[in-house]
Amino acid sequence: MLGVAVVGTGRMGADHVRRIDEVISGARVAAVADIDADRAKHLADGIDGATAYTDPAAAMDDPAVDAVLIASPGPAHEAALLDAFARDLPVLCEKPLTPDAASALRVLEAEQKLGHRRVQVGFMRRYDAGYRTLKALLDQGTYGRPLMLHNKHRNADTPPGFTNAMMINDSVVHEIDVTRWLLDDEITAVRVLRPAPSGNAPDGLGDPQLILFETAGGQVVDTELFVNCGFGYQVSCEAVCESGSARIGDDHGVFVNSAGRWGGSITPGFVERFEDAYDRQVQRWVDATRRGEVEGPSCWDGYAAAAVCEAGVLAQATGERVAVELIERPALYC
Ligand code: ISE
Repeated sequence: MLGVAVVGTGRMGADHVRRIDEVISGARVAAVADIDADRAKHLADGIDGATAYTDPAAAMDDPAVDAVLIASPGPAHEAALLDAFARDLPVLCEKPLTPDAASALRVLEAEQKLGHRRVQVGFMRRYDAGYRTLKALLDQGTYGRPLMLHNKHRNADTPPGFTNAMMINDSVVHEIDVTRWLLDDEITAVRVLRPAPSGNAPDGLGDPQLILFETAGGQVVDTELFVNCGFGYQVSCEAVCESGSARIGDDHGVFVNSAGRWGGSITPGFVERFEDAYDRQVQRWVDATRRGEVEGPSCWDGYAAAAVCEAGVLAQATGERVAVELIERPALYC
């Protein structure tokens, strides 16, 4: 049984604690850490054998801990990752790896000093059944070479304080990762188009936005991001290839025929929409860790996403096409 320390017990952290406790096999919650001592204690009290801490490093030193799940806010990730590296513990780190490319690069360098991969980054869409089917189709080349992706990413609403930069760093970061993964290529430039904002957008938020990526292989990817659409959470992706196109994400939920009408349902939020993906992501991490292996999105993927986000935030602010600067991919991640 893998003893996991969950660092950060906000919305995602608490959900992962429940998941490890109730859904996943082969792991148990051995420790929880949160700067809010009461929140950590409350969670730990509900789980047999779990100890509450306020200091992530102290949780990692608990003898019952074999691995770490980091779900604290992004700015706290670098310190927690370096603490885990100092103890050579396997890590599942919620996205973003870190909030900017410079700190992601420091993490990348620290992991290389260990000489082996230790981190799986929580880009959970890679574990969604629809995205996995699409990835398999593209890898098999069933419809020829992919030329374009059309993404749709809609949230019902945003939490207070959600900013334009967060539209890129928190939301579009997922399309950045799936683009790189599905097309197996790097994003080289970003543009952001900003239509007149919806009357329902909070003050100062340019919502919706259209984000365009170019890849090294010459593909173009568009993402409609509309984070206050008001009617639910929708994520879809269509790959347009040389001799066909394939789309996933439209039919999530129940499809009903009744009273002379037909239609499906829309999930309220990302936790419901991607519940299976989160479960599969954590189970795969536990299984790989118990085999002594590391798989899934790497620190390189976290760093590349951070670099594209930086270019995206600049493109959003300036209206310009911004090129993405990446270091050469280190051997550990090839
Ligand atoms: C949120 O942080 C997420 O990670 C969701 O997956 C994303 O859809 C949402 O837009 C973000 O705010």
